[in-house]
Amino acid sequence: MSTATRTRRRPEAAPKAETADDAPVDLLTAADHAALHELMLLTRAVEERGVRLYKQGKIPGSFYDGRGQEAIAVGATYALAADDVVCSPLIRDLGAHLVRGTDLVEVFRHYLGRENRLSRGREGNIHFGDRRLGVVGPVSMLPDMMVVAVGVAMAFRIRGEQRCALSFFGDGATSRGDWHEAMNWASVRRDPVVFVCENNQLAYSTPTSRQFRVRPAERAAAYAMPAEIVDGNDVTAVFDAVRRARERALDGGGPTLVEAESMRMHGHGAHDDASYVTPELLAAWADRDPLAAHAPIAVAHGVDPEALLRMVTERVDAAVAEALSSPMPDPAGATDDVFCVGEPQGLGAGDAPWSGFATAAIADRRQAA
Ligand SMILES: Cc1ncc(C[n+]2csc(CCOP(=O)(O)OP(=O)(O)O)c2C)c(N)n1
Ligand SMILES: [Mg+2]
Repeated sequence: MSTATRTRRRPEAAPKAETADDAPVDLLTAADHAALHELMLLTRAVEERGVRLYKQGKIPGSFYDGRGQEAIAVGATYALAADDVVCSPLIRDLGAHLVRGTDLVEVFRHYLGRENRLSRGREGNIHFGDRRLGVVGPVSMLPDMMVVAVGVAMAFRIRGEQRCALSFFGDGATSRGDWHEAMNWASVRRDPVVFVCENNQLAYSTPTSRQFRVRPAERAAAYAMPAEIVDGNDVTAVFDAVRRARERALDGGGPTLVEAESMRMHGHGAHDDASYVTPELLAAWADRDPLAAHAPIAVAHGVDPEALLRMVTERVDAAVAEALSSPMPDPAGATDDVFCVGEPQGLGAGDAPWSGFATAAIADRRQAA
C-alpha cells in the first residue's frame, strides 16, 4: 500500500474489488444501475438533439457524437472519485462530462455558440471542459492530453495525494509518438494514471487493420504495464476495469491501459456519411448496443428504462429551450482570455456518483459475499 496521504476531500475508502478467493463481486447497487442507465440515456439524448440542431443550421462547424460508445465514457468516469481528474474527454466522451456534473444548459449553450461558462461561445462542439469539476478540456492534437494526464498524475505522486488521472484516446491516437512517450514515462515513474483507449474500429475512414499490426493492449507489455481488453459496450465491465486500474494506481502500482472495444456507429462527424463502413458491420454492432445491453440488467434492479427516458427527454427539451433563448457572446470580448492573466485557478472536484464512494454498504456486501 502507498503511504501517501490525502490532502483534500476524501471519499470513503474505495472498496477492494475481489473477495479473498478473487471472485469478482457486483459492487454496483440498484441506484448505481439506475444512474448508469440514466447517464447513458442522457448522453444519447443530448447527442441526438445536437445532431438535429446541427442539421437545422443552429450549431456551427460540424457535430461529433459517440453513438454506440456511451458505455465507455460513462462506465470509466463513474469509477472515479470526486477529486480524481479527467484529462480529457474527447469527441466520443460526452458521458464523462455528464458523470462529473457538467450543467446541461451550459453544454447546449456551448454547442450553439451562446455565451456560456465552458467556452464563452468560442467553440462549437468538442473542445471543452469544466475545470471546476476536475475535467480538463482537450486540445486538438491527438493524443497530447495523455501527456498532460501523466503530468497531472506526476503531481499527485510527488505531492503524496491519493488521487489518479484518467485519459481517454482513440485507436488512431495510438499510432502517434506522444502515445509511446506517455506510456513509457508513466510506467517508469509509476504515475497514478489510467489510460482508456476507445477502440472503435476506425480513425476517421481508416480501419484498425490499416493502423497497426499489434493492438494497443498488447503493446502495453513493452512498457511492463498491465493492460486489459474489455467489452466497451458493457458499462459494468468498463466500470470494473477502470475501478481496478484506479485502485492499482492508488496502491502505488502505476498506470494501466484499458482497451475498450466498441464501434463508431456514426460518421466521424455529422458531415461524414461513413459510406466506407459496410451496413453488415454496423448491423452486427447494432445488436450489441450498449443501452439495449444494459436495459435488462437495469430492469432486474427495479429500474424502469422507459420512465427514465421520458425524464431524460424532458430535461433535454428544457435545456435546449433555455440555451436557445440565451444571448450570443458580446463580440467586444472576442480577445478576452487569450492569455492567462494572474494566477490560474486550480482544478476543482466533480461529482462521484458511485455508491462505493458514498456509503459503506459496498464493504458490507463484500464481507457478506
Ligand atoms: C496529431 C493529430 N493528427 C490528426 C488529427 C485530425 N483528427 C482528428 S480526430 C481524428 C481521428 C482520430 O481517430 P481515433 O483516435 O481512433 O478517435 P475516434 O475519432 O475514432 O474516436 C483525426 C485524424 C488530430 N486531431 N491530431
Ligand atoms: Mg477510433
